[in-house]
Amino acid sequence: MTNKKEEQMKAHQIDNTKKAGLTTNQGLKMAEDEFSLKAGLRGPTLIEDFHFREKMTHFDHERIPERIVHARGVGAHGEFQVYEPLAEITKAGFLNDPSKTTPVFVRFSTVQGSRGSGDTVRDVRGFSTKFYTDEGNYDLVGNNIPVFFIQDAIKFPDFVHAVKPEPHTEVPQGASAHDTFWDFIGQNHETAHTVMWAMSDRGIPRSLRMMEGFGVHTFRLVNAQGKAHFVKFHWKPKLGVHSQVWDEAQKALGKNPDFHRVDLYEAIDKGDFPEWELGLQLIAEEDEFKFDFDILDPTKLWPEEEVPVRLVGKMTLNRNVDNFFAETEQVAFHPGHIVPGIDFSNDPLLQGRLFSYTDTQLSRLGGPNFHQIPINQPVCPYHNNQRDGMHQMAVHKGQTSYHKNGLNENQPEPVLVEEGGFEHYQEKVDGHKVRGRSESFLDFYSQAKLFYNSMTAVEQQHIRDAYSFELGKCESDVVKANAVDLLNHIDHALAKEVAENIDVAVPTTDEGVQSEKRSDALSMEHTIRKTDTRSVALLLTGDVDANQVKAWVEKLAEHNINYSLVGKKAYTLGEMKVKETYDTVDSSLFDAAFLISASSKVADDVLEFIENTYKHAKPLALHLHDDSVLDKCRVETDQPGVFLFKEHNLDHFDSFIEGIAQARFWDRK
Ligand code: HDE
Repeated sequence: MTNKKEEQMKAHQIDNTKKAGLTTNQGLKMAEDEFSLKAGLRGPTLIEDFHFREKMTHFDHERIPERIVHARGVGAHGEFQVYEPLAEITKAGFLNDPSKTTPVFVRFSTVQGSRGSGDTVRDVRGFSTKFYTDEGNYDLVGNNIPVFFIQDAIKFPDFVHAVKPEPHTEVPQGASAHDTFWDFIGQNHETAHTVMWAMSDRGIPRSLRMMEGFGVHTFRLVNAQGKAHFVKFHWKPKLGVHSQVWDEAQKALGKNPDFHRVDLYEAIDKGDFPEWELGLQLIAEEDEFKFDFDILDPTKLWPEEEVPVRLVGKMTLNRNVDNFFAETEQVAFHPGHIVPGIDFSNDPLLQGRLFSYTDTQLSRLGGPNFHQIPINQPVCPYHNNQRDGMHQMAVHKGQTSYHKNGLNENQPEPVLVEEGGFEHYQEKVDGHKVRGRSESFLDFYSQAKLFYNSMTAVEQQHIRDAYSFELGKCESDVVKANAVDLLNHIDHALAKEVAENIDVAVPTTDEGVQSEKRSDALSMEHTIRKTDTRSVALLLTGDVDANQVKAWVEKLAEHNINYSLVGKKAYTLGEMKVKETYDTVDSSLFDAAFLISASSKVADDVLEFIENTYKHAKPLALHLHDDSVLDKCRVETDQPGVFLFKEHNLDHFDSFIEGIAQARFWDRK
């Protein structure tokens, strides 16, 4: 069944897969498209060749500016449904009717790299959702990390200049491991908490389908009686929250720079629709000052143990785009696109965003009519007195284009609040004009420490490794020392280990936060674990038994596990196609590996494959003709998550399947 947005988009489709004659943009059928018009077969091209000029001019202008941040992205369509009416907290229509499915478009992104950069970099991920509601478009433009680097929007250009490739070399691409980024961090201690998240496993997600999303800022929900709650928005993935390990992420970057993009496309294409539940954390207005942090500070999260997340609805992504440029590239998000029942807070970062997003679309999409681009159009009618401008697509009828008018009964007329007209929440504000930071925003370290405390030992080790890697890539000793000083304000032992790894003087005094406070919700260790859509490489060597392999893959399919048969060369095995080879794929692209060896000799690239699977703590199954084949690689078969199958016994196979759900075996040597 198609939804309103799909119907609307269809009206704009041009289907070149259907038989059609080639024409110019003026509709002229062309008899020739391979040769330009020349004065003689070996002569110069003629300016008269309108077809050549039109084709070339259009091509010359095909590119638009990429997004200044979040340039690399991938999008998909879907639907959202609320579980039950939320009338007591918001009057937003799409959050009040459980029978209604609201079309959505989601774009995921990395922040630092350009449009052609790789997917599996260490970075924050963007998670933007456009809800095409009956009351207008609502955009929840969030990230996969619940806090942000800075507190005031005026610092954003500086922060972005620091993290982006350095201006004199345009290096590095898709990475924060360089001097200007860490210089900015060392000079701006408000970044401490968010950098800790970025250095954790959250910065290297396994899949876009397996990350949380956060609205980051505090917003307001307002009910029909005008009563407001402060709210933080969450997206909770039904597949759980999972990450890569850093070495694996770096390898995947080389082996398949489109790893996340392809993963999302293929899952949707196959019918494995990714789902997230929408969560709300609510604080009554009268409780605004009851916390040991300022709820307007975007570098702070609301610990879930203190403010529980209420799951209120579900989003399903169920349709890939038809055209990347038309949809994913041209979609224009804006945190200021809201609907009645949702409103802003005075978070100074949010306030600045409310200016920036429309502004950026003007240069990116070439003028003020970007809302008319099909992916951006609301599914409800829209009328106002805005006219003309570049790329105006609408034909506005009538004599008047101003308000108030007497000639056209004052149409289009403002709508009463009771009939759905938007009214800003009437918050009382009173203050002197000042440039400055609220004192309540000055605690930069407590939640960074809370996050670090909440990690398991392995997660903490990954964080220390990530800081050591990133700072190890910096050239300047001053930059490194300042960054270590920042860490020392969070946790002395963390600062000490990083300092030793990067050859910087260990801070002599412990300036860290002396708190053992934890929040279990912050660790990924407690997440949902499933076999669904996990991927296994079946590594075939020698003359393997087709029937045995078939029985195994059927078992994998029963658990909705994806598999690839990998051989030395592509070939046909019984009824199955062995499509991948040790050249075309790599261990970093799979969640698990199963070596099925019918030979006493196993090639080096196969051994490297299983060694990396083992090293990255992933489940590894072995069905070996000869155990000595493992002598040449560092795989110990008595370790957790290594499954040895002597017989072709399908019952044993269940333990491997459980291992695939578990995903990682951190206690492996
Ligand atoms: Fe953005 N951000 N941002 N940002 N942001 C953009 O808008 C900006 C911030 C986020 O998939 C730009 O259309 C400022 C926080 C996402 O198309 C730009 C500030 C969060 C995306 C912009 C922030 C985000 C953007 C670039 C500090 C998480 C990708 C192109 C005040 C809540 C949207 C564009 C997409 C994109 C400005 C901070 C998320 C320049 C000024 C905090 C997911 O307008």
